[in-house]
Amino acid sequence: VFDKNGDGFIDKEEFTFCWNHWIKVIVRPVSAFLIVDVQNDFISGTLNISNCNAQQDGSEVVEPINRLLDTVPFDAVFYSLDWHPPDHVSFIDNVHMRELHPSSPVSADKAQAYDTVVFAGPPPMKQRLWPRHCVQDTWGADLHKDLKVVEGAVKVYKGTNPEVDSYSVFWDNKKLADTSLISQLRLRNATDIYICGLAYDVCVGATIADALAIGYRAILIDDASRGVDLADIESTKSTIINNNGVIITSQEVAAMV
Ligand code: VGL
Ligand code: ZN
Repeated sequence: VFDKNGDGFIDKEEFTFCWNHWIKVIVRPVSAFLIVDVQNDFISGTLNISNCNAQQDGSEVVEPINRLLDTVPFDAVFYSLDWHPPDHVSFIDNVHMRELHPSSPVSADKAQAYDTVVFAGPPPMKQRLWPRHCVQDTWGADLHKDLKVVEGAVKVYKGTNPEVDSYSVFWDNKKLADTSLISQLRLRNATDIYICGLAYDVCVGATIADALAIGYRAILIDDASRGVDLADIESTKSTIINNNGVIITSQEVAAMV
């Protein structure tokens, strides 16, 4: 594998390639810890996930996350925040602001929170509707009060464009714009991304899918994540495994150091 030109020798250029692409990422991994959307609205506010089908308590992620922050020397720490303007396309009470496409399974008058509609576009855009949540500069958008915010950490804001939702912390759902996450990771030469938070089957799932597609080693911390829908959490896990991601517990992460 390392003898790229097949002459039987590893020359300097081949060694450099081998070092940069194979050896360095193994012997000198650079870790990033990404804490996704641990915000009031998902825990005890308008989009309290404990009212959703999985009935999970979002506050339970705080303790394992704080413990990891105290014990694991991550090279970088990121906090993402769902950060919507008041006229955001995902809010059920804004559904009348925009035209729906004829193919929409539900009309604007009948639509309820958690339904999926199709906006007219162009191009037509599928959108799941949520209760109004994480409005910029409101209590609901604040990080949970007990979540430890470490010095030097970077906050990444997403869902700021009123016309498009953003589940992944990398890109909005239409890939129109990126957040600063990818450039921040590149700046630090990150190789491994540890991901956890809320919601397992929505923003956490979309973020780890993008991380794996980019080529990062991505690790989901299962007990530091909570979700909306049990079946969706299970399919999120299969997708991660099928794409060579890793799912481990916070204890297993702590045991690595
Ligand atoms: C999220 C629903 C709507 C999340 C954000 O952070 O998982 N879920 N907006
Ligand atoms: Zn949102």
